[in-house]
Amino acid sequence: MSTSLAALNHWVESVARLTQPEKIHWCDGTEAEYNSLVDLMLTTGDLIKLNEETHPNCYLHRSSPSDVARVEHLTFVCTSNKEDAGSNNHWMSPADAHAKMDELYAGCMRGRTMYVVPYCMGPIDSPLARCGVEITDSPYVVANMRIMTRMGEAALKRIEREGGFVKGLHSIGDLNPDRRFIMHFPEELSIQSFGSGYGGNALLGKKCHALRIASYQARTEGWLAEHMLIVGIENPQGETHYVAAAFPSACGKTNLAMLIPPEGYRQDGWKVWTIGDDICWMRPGADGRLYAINPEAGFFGVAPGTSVKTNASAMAMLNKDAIFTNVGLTADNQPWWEGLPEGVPVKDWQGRDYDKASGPAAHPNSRFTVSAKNCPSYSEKSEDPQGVPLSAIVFGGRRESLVPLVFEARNWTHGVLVGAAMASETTAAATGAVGVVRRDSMAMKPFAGYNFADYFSHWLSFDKPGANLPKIFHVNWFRKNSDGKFMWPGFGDNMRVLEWMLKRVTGQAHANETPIGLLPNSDDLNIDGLNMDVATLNQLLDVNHEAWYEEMEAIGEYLQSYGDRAPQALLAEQEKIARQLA
Ligand code: SAT
Ligand code: MN
Repeated sequence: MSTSLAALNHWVESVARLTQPEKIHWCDGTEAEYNSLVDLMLTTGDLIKLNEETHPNCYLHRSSPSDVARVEHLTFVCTSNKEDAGSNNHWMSPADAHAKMDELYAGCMRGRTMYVVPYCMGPIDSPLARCGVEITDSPYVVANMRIMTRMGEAALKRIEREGGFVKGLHSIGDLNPDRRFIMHFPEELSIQSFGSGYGGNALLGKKCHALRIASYQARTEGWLAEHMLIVGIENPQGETHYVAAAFPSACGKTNLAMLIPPEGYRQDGWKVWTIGDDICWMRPGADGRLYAINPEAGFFGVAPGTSVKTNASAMAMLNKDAIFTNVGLTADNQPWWEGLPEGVPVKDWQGRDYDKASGPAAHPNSRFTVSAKNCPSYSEKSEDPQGVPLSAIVFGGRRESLVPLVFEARNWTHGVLVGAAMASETTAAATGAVGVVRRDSMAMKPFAGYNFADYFSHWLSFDKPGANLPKIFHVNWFRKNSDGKFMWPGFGDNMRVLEWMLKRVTGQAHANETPIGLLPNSDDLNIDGLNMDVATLNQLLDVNHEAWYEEMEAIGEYLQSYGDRAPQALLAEQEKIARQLA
């Protein structure tokens, strides 16, 4: 017995009876424990040690080749009433799901160690934080959970004090994609995952708890659990404004969270502070503002494309104490991925001799796991139990055409419509076709733990007397010209767009009314030092009424697809804009 909490002991015992592990290990979260897990994985081949001189305390893990991304078609929300999961989720009845999972779990940990991982999502003393316990038979998962969450002793103390926790049961099973399921039981605050060792399928604190279960919990408790980065922008006067931004997986959230301002901005004294790169929990404070915490303690970022040019902070934090998953290797055992200007891969992500003809060296969804504290732009505010007040919320997607570089929503309801209408071309972060435009409301399509119609209503409900809500914006860094080239440089230069937004927040910048929202003129954006002509900038800010009318009609149909539960206020907003565009 390793805890004074009877409910936890009973659950651990019942899982052990079902899965039949050889040993049970209660994780304390110490460095010594981490090191011994690493040693174990070095002997089993689960980890490969990287070059100690260039990358001290760094390791490479290679997934099973059919287990390299989230599996949305195998991910279910199991509410007693199907309507509560919504058409945005795959649904299975709790009874059917439990029966299926019990069968898979029976005896699945024979000969293995069962790890009990108490964790806290959010600063350990924060009223906004929530705890969970993940049971897993994967030491790789334990090691990653230690980097990604506040894991171990302190979390267990809080769980014992509070009595409640989210239950997550995970087994890698035999990694057979035909025996793989990621089940969520929001009404029981529990998660059951089988057959995958990959990130979002297996590190249950992340998407499963901090988004799917938490979004459900947040609705009942009056807060929001969102797929957003959190970044602090300090202006030359020394004031820091916090911005939360939602983009679908693999659309540059990590880069935006660690943005390095262009030279001229740095000289003027602008600074960027990183709070989080993937998940944001927020709730109204006594002053009516929304306060946000990052429930995570580390980054699980996409490796390919990360370089000194695109994200120097990420490169600096990856020199030590990191776990790499599915990247390539150089002859001297350094991690390598596409987009690095130097180094030559000799092994690909599957450990085969690298041959360009058989694909990239690093899997397009290869990842790094590293503590947030390793980041040069780490903000001490990440540990503030009260969270940070938000000045702006940004929605964005990957859109080749139609959607301008930036626009501002007229008010909260319009902003919620802008978020609900988000669409993006799909990426390698999930299995399935890449590059297809799909609606991804608030970048939460794969992550909302309940009916999107109810979720939209919940968002709308924050606009009430006494509220002092952040302004809402939409951005698109990915618009292309007729030659198929990106028109906006992106990365650090996104600072120019952020500056306009924050000046809108403080009432210092101009905007033009259009039916889709408020846009800057080309001369409202600072393009000093950018090699960009005004014609291109105008194209980036163009709103094509005819094409937008069609988009608005499509948005209307999308909202209608949620049936009776779709909030009238959102439909009314959509109709109003469509009329203006007609
Ligand atoms: O789902 S993961 O956490 O593995 C990564 C992502 O898709 O954002
Ligand atoms: Mn994500």
